[in-house]
Amino acid sequence: MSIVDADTAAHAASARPVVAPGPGLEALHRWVGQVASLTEPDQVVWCSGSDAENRRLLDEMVASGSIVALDSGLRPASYLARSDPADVARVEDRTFICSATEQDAGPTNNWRDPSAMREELTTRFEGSMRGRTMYVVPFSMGPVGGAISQVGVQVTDSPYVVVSTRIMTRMGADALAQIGPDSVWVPALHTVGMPLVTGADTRIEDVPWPSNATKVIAHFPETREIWSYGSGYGGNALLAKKCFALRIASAMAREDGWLAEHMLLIRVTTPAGKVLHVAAAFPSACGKTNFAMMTPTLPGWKVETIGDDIAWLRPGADGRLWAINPEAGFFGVAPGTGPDTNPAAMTTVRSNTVFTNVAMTLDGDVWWEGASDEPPAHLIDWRGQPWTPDSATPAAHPNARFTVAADQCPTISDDWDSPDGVPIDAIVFGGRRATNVPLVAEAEDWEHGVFFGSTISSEQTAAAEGPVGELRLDPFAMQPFCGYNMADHWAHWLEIGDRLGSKAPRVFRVNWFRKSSDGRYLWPGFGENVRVLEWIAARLDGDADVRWSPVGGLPGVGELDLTGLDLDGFALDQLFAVDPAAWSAEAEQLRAHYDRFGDRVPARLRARLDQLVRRLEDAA
Ligand code: GTP
Ligand code: SPV
Ligand code: MN
Repeated sequence: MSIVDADTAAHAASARPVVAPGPGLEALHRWVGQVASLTEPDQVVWCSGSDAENRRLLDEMVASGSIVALDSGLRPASYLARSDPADVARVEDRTFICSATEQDAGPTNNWRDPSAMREELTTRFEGSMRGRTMYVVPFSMGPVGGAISQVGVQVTDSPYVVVSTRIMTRMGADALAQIGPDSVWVPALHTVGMPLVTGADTRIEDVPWPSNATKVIAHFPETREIWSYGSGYGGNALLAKKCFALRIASAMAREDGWLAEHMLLIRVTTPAGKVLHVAAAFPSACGKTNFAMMTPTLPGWKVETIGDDIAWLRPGADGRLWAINPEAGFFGVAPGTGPDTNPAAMTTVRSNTVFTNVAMTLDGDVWWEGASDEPPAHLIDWRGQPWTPDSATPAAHPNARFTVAADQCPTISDDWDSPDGVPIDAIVFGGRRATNVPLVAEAEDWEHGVFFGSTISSEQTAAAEGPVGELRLDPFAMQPFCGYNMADHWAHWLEIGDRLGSKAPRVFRVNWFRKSSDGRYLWPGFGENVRVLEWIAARLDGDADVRWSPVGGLPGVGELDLTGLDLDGFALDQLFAVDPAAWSAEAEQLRAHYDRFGDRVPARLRARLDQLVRRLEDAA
């Protein structure tokens, strides 16, 4: 790590410094100087990504009380961070797409005029790092030097963000070395927004989790810049993840003919030794990590993990769709993760893990709801308060997460980080739906699959601030993450499909979350989801029948292997029931959903909606 006194980097402080990045290494150094002049940190540290640097940052955070070192026997080299209770999830109402026109952001994004937002942010960032260290964090999304990898540089005043980014990306000197004289790199500015020196030069005491009541997470898709103010948590602060690899990358991808999607990636090997690759888009906290690390219950099946949250996909030289996981780690939901539901994740987080907002045991280990059947008798909850099973509040925050390197996962595929990625055979869309949506349905073709994707809805989870459980549309599981007009995203998908032609992956829709009238999940889920994969694999091989319903192709009678499951005929009927009346009401909501986007909705998708309505009328 190299340390520069901020004063030597600072320009004359008379006028407010303009922050203006540009391509190349020289522009990077100029930009870092400009940011330092604006934010006025005590010092500027360029991060190398070395072990020694990482240890030093962790030791400093332990010493200052901002993280807790867990017991070195029970949870080696692992730490617990407790966030401010007002900074626990993404803040969608404070997330902005600052494109030149409001239409380019579309009705599902908050839009701000780019120059007005730049002005506002420059004011907010002024002096925002006083009394703190400013870290310069170069990172690569995708393997360093890979043909479809991208480099970014995050400036941050949060050491927690530095150690997290080191896990989640290829961070440090190697990534920096990718920036040549003309290289394009994405600037990502981040401050927790809590300077330690106030206007009158008085120093205030730091807190364990600094943040600001006001938060602004802003993206400039045309100039490919990110500015994030006021939060230290997750997708608000680890800017490489949602801000870069989804919002900015989706805008890049649209221009350059590829896709940046909220998808897990797996390799499936059948008992016959056939290999297929599946990409699946489920909304936040709807089962991507679980599906990506699945332990199949059917004998002879193998599922290997390639990615759990983000995929970059592009047509390859062979005309097929190829995908990489641009990340290097997992930022996974802890609650609901246990030895029965996700044993691979439990193994992954045994060591070298940063936990955030989970509970701590009295002997210095971690716990969360679902980690074991019986909660420990005494815990320290995520707020740092004593907790017992009688407590009225959960021990871990529902959006508590673990941050851990991908290569610690026992199910990680050997070549998960291959720069070329893997060829995709099937795309799966899903959501959390208590009603209406069957366990699995197949699309007729790519266009029908894009219709599936554009109409995904899900009950909201704790991954974002907002009313948990409320049904909302989340097309492509990208509603919070698309850096441009969502309807243009659908058109872009149709164009990609036209290019892929007969080599396009087959498309499916799944729902693990359908409930019985008494509120219980109808489907056992988790490792049993391999039964759905088995049917998908059989469909790709032409070995399974389908019965066409108004909402897609359902497994033919007896085509889904249910042996050994405690599932009666009534539950099975409920899992696949398509009620024309309920679906007609749903189709009306879909029309209103499309109408929000006006004439930007591709005519081919409108025709698919009309077709759905006709089919429902015929079935009624
Ligand atoms: P993000 O990281 O927020 O994008 O989410 P994710 O899609 O990776 O979510 P994750 O896999 O961590 O899912 C979290 C929640 O879904 C947990 O509460 C799990 O218990 C639950 N879950 C996952 N798979 C299943 C399933 O097959 N059935 C049921 N009923 N719940 C599931
Ligand atoms: C999500 O919300 O989809 C996440 C977590 O993967 S965060 O990185 O905080 O956005
Ligand atoms: Mn996600």
